[in-house]
Amino acid sequence: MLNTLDELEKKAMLELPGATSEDALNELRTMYLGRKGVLTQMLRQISTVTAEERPLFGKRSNEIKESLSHAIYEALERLKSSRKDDVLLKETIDVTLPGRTVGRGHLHPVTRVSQEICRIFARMGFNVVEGPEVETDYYNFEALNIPKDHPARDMQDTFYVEENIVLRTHTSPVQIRTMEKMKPPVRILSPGRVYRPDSDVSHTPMFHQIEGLMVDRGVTFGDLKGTLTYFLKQIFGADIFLRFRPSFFPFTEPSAEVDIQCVMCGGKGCRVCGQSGWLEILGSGMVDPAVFENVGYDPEEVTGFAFGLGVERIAMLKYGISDIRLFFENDWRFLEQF
Ligand code: 2NM
Repeated sequence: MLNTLDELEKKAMLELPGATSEDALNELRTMYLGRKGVLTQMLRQISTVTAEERPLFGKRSNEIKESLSHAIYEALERLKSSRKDDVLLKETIDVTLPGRTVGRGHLHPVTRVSQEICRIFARMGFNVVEGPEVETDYYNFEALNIPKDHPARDMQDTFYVEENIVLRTHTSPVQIRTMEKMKPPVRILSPGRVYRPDSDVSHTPMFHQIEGLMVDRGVTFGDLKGTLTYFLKQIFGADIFLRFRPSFFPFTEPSAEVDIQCVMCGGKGCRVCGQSGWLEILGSGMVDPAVFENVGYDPEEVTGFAFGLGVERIAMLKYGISDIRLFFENDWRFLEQF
């Protein structure tokens, strides 16, 4: 009987290295140590062992049970740790590989030009003010001396929300609101979205405008010319040629439009400037006394100049863009060029 035990141990120890998977090891354990296993079966036969052999038989049985279960446990542990090594090896990261770069992004060209314009006027002491995009008829037209029958009030040229409520067609209402609130001297700049029902290569139903206003005792047309000349030379370069051309706006008298010599052809005449050699850049003028009266300023005491420009138009001329709609398509291939 004791010999049988020794053989059993030898056999089990020989089979152990062949069990290379967790399943095989568990099977081995069941086969030898399980409730119906070989070793258990043998122990059941202890009654057939002679009385003097019995203690030794019991002792050996326990020893074999112990050493076999220990060996199987060790083999299982080795298996687990080598599997962990495999996983670690497979998931190795080569930290020397170049990373995937994340695109950096930037402000929209219209935002950039708008900020550039605001910075130039900020250096001359102008403060930025903002206001509502949905306006009353009074602030958008009436206070600006735009009469009831003026074509700008037409349904075709203005988005009407209700009978007396419009989407602002310019940012001048902001200046009216500011003048109502503060006394001269006033030096303000009002950038923002404005709305007009137009759509072609040079018009979008929403675009960005910047208007400026300076009011004080003794402000002259010379101040207007000096301020706008400085501004345009900052934006388009000191060597640019410009001209002040008489014009008309209901809210200014006298009024002037400012042209720069065509940036495309240098004044020779081309498609961009319609063969004239000049490009319309902004509208301006001395604030009409009627406007001052509407906001409670005394036109005998103060004078002022105002101007307005389209940001997209400036950006188009600065960058040589021929279709304004490109600004609003959000096509990365266009935007990434700025
Ligand atoms: C322009 C041209 C000329 C203008 C006038 C005013 C206000 F409120 F003071 F009367 N704000 N902006 C003005 C003057 C705007 O845009 C082409």
